[in-house]
Amino acid sequence: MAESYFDRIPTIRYEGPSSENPLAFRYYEKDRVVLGKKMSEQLRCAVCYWHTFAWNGSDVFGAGTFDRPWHRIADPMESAQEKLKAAFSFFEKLGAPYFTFHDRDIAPEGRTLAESHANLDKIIDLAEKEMARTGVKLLWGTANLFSNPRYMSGAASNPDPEVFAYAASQVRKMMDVTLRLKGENYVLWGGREGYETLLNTDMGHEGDQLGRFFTMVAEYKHKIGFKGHLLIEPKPKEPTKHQYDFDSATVYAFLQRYGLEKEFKVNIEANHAILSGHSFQHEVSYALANGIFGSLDINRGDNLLGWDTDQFPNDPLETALVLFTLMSAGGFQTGGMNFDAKLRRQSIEPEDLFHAHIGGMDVLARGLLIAEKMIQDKALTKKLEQRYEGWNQPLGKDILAGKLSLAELSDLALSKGLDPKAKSGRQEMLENLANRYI
Ligand code: XLS
Ligand code: CA
Ligand code: CA
Repeated sequence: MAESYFDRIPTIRYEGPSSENPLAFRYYEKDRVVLGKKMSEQLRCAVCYWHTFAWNGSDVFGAGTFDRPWHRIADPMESAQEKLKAAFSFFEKLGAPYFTFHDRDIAPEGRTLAESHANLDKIIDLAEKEMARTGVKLLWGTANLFSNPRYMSGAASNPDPEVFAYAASQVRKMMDVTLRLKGENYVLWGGREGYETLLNTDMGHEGDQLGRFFTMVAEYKHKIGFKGHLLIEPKPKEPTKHQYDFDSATVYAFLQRYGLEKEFKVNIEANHAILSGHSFQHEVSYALANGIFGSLDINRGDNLLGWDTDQFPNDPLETALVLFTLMSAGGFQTGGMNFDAKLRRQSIEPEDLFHAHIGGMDVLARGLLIAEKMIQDKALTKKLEQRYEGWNQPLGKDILAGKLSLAELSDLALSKGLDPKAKSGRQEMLENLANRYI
């Protein structure tokens, strides 16, 4: 049954910007070389299992709207197998090189923890075969430490250490699975790591618990020889009122406090950046500037809504600016573009999944081509360099090298009679310049 779910959809091919075919790429041309690498290798697109195959279109007000055949199968293991077949046929037809999943997306939870691990092993045997058959790779694995009611008060930050231990077992298992599948990163999103009220929350204690958990994860990574990056995914709120991994800067401060800043990087999600009151480009720039950039969850929010709408990206300028920032810094290492995005609830047909991902991959490809022009043209880069030119002169160099104290600088300013003139920041001119590349 699931094998035929996408039967009516052809394999998606590049047809160029003038194509009238909605089931074709206009910009995503996987082998086209952009900034020294194939487009597919620069973008490293991944389909996420949870929104695309596990979610049935339900929301807090109503039941699922998607008729996915595997959801109709009563036996959970059989359902997981059909879902897996459908997922890989989707990856193949779309031509996405990577996928991502949580333990519970791919295999059902059992009656006991041991049975959950065993269920996962059985489905992973099949996933491994499908990966070998199709060449589709794992960008990252992760554990779901938020859906089951046992996690309602947090996983690692739970007041009950037994919940902490249960979460440790799930993460250990998923790290083993990620290693086995040659996953390139391991992600930790603190779904319920936060609080609803400080009246029942010891924030300092919960911070120490989280620090302990992440330290154990880093130690285990080295123990098993996992070479990928460990990534923490910031999000400021939802589901909790306040999530501890608020944004990249908060995560960085946390990592430094527990001596983990060399062990973890961040997985930045566009929609989460917006929820924390930043632009996506801000979060990417901050992470790059502080050496903690890892990977991207590529989606968008809605300017009028204050929650995590997880829509597919569709803004070429926003995408181009993020790619300009990222590609100027050398691009991805082990990270990639994970479509942590879901269809709108009314997009109920199988082909809607394709339209969403085609649009997402095309807007990234277009953004990459725009970023390439921006980088090769150097106009934006030159303007930025000019603005900081003074720091290449003796005064600027001596200040940064620590050769002058506050008092010495003051003496120098007085003796030279410094009277620096204000210079225009030229924001509007730069915005116009950036728009010219679109
Ligand atoms: C939820 C998060 C989640 C992580 C993976 O808001 O985006 O899906 O990416 O656990
Ligand atoms: Ca995410
Ligand atoms: Ca999200």
